[in-house]
Amino acid sequence: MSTDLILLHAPSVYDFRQKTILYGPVSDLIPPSYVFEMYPIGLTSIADYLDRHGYRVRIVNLAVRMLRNRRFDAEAMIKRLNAPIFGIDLHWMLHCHGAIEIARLVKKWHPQSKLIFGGFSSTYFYKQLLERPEIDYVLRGDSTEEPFRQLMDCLKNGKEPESVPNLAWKDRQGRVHENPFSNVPSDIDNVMVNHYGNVVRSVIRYRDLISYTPVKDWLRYPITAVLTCRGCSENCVICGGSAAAFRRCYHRDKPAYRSPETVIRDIKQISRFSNGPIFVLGDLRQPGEDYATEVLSQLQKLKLKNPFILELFNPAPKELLQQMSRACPNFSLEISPESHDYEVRKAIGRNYTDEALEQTIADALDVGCGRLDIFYMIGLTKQTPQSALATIDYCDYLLKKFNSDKRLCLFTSPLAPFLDPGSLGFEQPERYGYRVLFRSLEEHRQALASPLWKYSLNFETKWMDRQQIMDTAYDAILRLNQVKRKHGVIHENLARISEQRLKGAWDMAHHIDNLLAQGKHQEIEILKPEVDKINGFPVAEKIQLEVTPPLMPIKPFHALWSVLTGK
Ligand code: B12
Ligand code: SF4
Repeated sequence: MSTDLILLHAPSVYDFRQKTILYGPVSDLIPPSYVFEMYPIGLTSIADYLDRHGYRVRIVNLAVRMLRNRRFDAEAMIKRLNAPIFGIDLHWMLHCHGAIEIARLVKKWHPQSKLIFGGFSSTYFYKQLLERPEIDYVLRGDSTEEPFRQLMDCLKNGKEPESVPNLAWKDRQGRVHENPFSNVPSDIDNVMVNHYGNVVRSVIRYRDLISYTPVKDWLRYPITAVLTCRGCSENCVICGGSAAAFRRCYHRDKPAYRSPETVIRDIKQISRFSNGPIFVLGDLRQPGEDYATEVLSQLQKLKLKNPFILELFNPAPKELLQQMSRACPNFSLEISPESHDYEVRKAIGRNYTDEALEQTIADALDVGCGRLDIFYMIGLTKQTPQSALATIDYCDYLLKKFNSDKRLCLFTSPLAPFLDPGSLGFEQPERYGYRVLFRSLEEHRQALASPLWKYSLNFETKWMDRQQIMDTAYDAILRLNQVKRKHGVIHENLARISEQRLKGAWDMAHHIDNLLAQGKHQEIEILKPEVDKINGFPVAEKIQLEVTPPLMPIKPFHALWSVLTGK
């Protein structure tokens, strides 16, 4: 069967199975592992859109395949794949090592095929990407479905893509062209129409379930995301997806929202093939209170059994929390104050008081919220090591105040590995107290392969250098683990293995640092089995973040039936 386009997702570092790298707690609070095997959901949107316009598109998550099977030969698979056009996402900056290596392999085995890069980081670094011989096109922007269709049409008809919006490209003579960045749709209801259905169909078409799984353990814990918008109304200083970053990098002046009907349609689609948790991303109040009310009241009518996770950018009134509880009883809620210290919180763009946060916690628990996740971060403007540790004292206070309620789940992690390119902190470092240590794509690529995560951090702050960020992170996570153990909100065994893992990782970090200082690189290589054991240790935070997994997470027969009948 011929395929028109193959979309590949790379691991963060291509040869992570050979290199000795101590990753640190960089992915403890998200479903993917330190390989960051999750592919951008936009790949499914592109595949769905192009499919509706007559193109056969296949997604291959190389990262997940490499992670699941140590002997899986990525190069051999790339060699076997066959398509006139390949696409690689360089969306998250931390894939710049893997994505570039995969690009090299694609061109090595398929010199006649065209190679396209896309995603946020590709958009930011498009000029540097096009300097590489293997990359032919970079499709810029947060919405590339329609430009991609136009590019596919050009390539099919042997035409130069002079009129394809957002495209930066090389012609046959290798000259670089930049087409106008004019495709920034405000109406996004004509995309992501049936992207989940398309995935299910493609799994059957290519008889390849593994390449479509977003994370290694997805079949055991099938958490699925529903997006509400493109862009963001907030301006968090550390974020490459803030309103300011969207204006500067993706030419989007204001967020585009999906209609409540399309959000609900996604939820219905997911519930047909999965009993797993559905994570509705983005605060439902962004477009206004009415929007939130509409989505929640439509959701209430569906009476779905899936566990729901909802997000708040700011504290919320009790009425909204009640609506959430009616729409999805036992819902989980996520909020990220980042620091307990009001001055720090305000400086990074979250201007609300502890009182307001505590009121929301009290109200959420009162209306029957099944779990409330609160996230804190290390490496922020105005944040000293003492302040980051005082956040843990505040967590102790919160658990005391709420009678050690097990539903209150508190987390802290370092801002790592990168301060997002395009974020206010990255673009105006002096103003926000950051010191950006490397700026080019190549510097980031090399940094990712450092044996110790401290050296992959692309920033320091006026208040903490990289050493302090690393040490404070281990210290704070250890202390938070002790606080949770004291309040009995995590199981004793889990607290114990978590402590063991963190202490082992912290010691290993210092050991590797000493060896690096002495230039003993071979001794670092020998540490690989020990370092891999630490990287692969069960992460208490990940376990705590999982809502109770359903007995039968996936509904394969329902999925097949809906593909066959289109219902
Ligand atoms: C939802 C989200 C997530 C979800 C991911 C869902 C998913 N599978 O995509 C979760 C919560 C898991 C997540 C995790 C992370 N995220 Co995030 N995330 C977001 C968020 C809030 C929205 C993104 C979104 O909805 N996009 C809409 C979808 C439909 O589009 P899309 O996937 O971007 O794809 C479109 C384009 O980007 C482009 N495109 C994408 N890939 C390709 C490939 C090709 C070939 C082409 C042509 C085009 C193309 O076309 C697509 C269709 O139009 C943004 C912030 C924001 N306001 O945008 C941050 C953001 C993207 N995330 C970010 C980061 C840093 C991370 C993490 C690294 C955080 C961490 N350290 O843990 C991890 C990485 C996880 C991994 N890969 O394993 C940064 C990225 C900055 C950067 N330049 O690197 C952002 C900008 C802000 C932030 N700090 O949160 N994230
Ligand atoms: S971190 Fe802040 S700016 Fe970035 S996507 Fe989340 S709310 Fe928006």
